[in-house]
Amino acid sequence: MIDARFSDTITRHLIYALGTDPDHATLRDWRIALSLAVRDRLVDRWLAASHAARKAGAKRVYYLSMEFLIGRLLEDAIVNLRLEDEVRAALSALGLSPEAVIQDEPDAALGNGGLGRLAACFMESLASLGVPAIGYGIRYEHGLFRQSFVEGRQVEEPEDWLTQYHTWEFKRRNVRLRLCFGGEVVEEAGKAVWRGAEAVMAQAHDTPMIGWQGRWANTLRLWSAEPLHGFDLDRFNRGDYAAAAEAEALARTISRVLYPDDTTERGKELRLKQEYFFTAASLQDILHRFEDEGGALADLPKKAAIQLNDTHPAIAGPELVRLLHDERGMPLDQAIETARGCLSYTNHTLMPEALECWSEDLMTRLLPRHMQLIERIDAAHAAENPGRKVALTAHGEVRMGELAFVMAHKVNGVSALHTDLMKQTVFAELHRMHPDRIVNQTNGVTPRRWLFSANPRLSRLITGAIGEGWVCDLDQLETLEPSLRDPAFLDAYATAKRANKADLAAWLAEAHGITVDPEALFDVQIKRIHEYKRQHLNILETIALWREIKANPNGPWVPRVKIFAGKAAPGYAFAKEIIHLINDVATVVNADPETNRFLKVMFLPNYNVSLAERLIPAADLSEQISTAGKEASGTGNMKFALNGAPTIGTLDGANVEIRDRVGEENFFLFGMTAEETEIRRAAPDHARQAIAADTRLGGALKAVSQGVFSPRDRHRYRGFVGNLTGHDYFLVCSDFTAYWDAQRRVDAAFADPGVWWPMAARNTARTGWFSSDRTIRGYMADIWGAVPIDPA
Ligand code: T68
Repeated sequence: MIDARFSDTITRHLIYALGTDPDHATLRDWRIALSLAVRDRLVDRWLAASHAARKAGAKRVYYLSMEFLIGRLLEDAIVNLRLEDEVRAALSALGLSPEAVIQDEPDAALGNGGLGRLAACFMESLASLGVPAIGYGIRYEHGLFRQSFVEGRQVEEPEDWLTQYHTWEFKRRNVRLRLCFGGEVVEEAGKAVWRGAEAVMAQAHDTPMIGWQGRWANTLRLWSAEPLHGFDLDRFNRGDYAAAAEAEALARTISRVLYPDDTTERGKELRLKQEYFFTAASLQDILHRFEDEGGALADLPKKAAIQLNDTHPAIAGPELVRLLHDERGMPLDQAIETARGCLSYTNHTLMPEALECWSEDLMTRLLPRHMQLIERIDAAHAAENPGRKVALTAHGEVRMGELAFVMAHKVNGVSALHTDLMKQTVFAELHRMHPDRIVNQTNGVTPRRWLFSANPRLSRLITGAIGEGWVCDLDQLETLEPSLRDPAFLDAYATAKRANKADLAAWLAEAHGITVDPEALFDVQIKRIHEYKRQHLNILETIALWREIKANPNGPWVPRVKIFAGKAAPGYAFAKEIIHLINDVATVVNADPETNRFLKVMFLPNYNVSLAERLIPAADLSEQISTAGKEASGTGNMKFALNGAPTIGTLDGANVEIRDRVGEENFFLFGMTAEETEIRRAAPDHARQAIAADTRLGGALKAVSQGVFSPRDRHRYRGFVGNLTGHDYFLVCSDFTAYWDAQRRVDAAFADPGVWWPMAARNTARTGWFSSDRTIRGYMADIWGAVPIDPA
């Protein structure tokens, strides 16, 4: 039912909450007023859900994650509360554009990439399924940096989402927990007592996470660090103004900024402090809730499933043991068992440089009691598994993966291939000791955000064909199968995709001054920039294609737009060079009148969740071209397939499962398998051989090294090309020819609409399994032992 007065409610918020006169209100003021009006609609449901969970004595899921890449919240809330029509009508009555208002909201960028976005999809699915859950993380003052380009080079600027009124969070002034660092462990009455030297307060901020149709809502609780005591008046009165504010600044540093590295381990003290800070605060909070609701401590595993998102919260093992044993007197062995009964751990990478290790010295200095407990846990584990010692510490370092594994009752990988490789490689020995511990939970994405809301045209078409049930039961997309043989449906499918592409083309022209032909093939690679993800393979193929077109400008070329976006870690020089090269290539290629009709290249700045929502529905081709064995799963690959962009990809991560489901004829496979890459890498001079065997690759590399794309700095890419020819760990050269050939198969398919659109539509119809609802059900059944509760 449309509430005609919703516009009045918005206006009231504008006047009475913001103190703003409607005649002078900015777009931002209206957006905030609208957010408050929408928020009013969800708070009751949120409180009711939390009441129902308490009343039912339900087991809760606690998702501990350093990152939650939630993006914009207003549109999510509007869609999940089904307020689309009401909001549209109200905004129109106020003379505002709904799109403009929604797009005014800054992204909450509290994450680097896939790992953080997965956490956000999981929160949405948990709420949509009605599973009582709390996400715990850090309320970073500065999320992931803003990226811009200066002469093609990445420049980072701080992100400051909190400078605007953040309407979605509620600061819980009554939830402030004290945490310690450093100090020493003393013995008192035969018991170990940790006397910390430094203390900070963890302040809770709650954001409601509303599920589909508003039937259930959970909480995302983010901690900010605050000083124990506000401000040192004594020092201030003595005129020492800087010192008076020092304690405050020090404490606040902990939640100041998100570490922008997604794949390298930083080993920095502040990072360890962040990890302990949010983990310890969350565990205290969990125990308080449990104790509040009554129950014997040994029953904690019946009430709390605590999921560790990667090793970042792995200190939860020893911390929970400390809380149970040191602080509540549970015998050590029982404390370890109880903690293990609650904890489970998700691994997201096998790359050695990303596996966290902390020096024992640093650990001992910052968390002396935890270091002792880690040794006790290690000893107990060794005693239970005689002759098969896996050390939690090695070479003066604590290995967080092993610690998380040993303290978890279940450990999961994020795709079938990744889970197999986990068993064979990093956790081989532990897997032999605990053969039932590792399980697979292939990632998923929330269909509400990534199809229903991001792609309204396709959604309407699907709903028209099979009803709206698919939104909360994505397997129903399978029932589109008969429509795939219906020319009218396929026409409508193509029309929807074409309209999305036209929208994107218009936006590219307006926002970035680039004109592209909306009928061209939109070939999209958007993700963090990393050598293993091989954006350089894509740009080398682009260069080779450009050269071929120039050599034969009247050939039957299929027009393409190559779209890239993604951030490089600020300290990752090679990744930044890849960005620079792509931008340089774009400058030369886009200005070439000979090839202009057929090829455009662009690197869009500041990739984030909102940009992904804009690009994915308009994409024709999904680039998932990592070196096999390196991408744990990928989730972008699922979003593209659902939105009808077939994949060009390797047998890596969840690509394998996507291909199994869409069918090999609807997936452009190329490249070596994980096994083959190992063999190839061992071959001496593999890159040079590959270059010698493919003149297109040789020509492209030569053009780069001769400065064709950097005419004013001809040697700019000498090092880059040297790395590829001499080293090429990620086998860009060795996979080039297969990639080129796969791209030509793409051209041929795209050139025939009778081939292409059925293929695109089959991707949509056959990827319902990649809903994060399915993933969450898997975690519930295999790991958490939690069940949804019916709020009624
Ligand atoms: C990603 N990992 C995987 N890590 O690379 C991707 N790392 O294959 C997978 O789909 C996704 O996780 C979800 O499972 C990451 O995104 C990080 O962002 C990260 C952040 C800090 C430290 C290490």
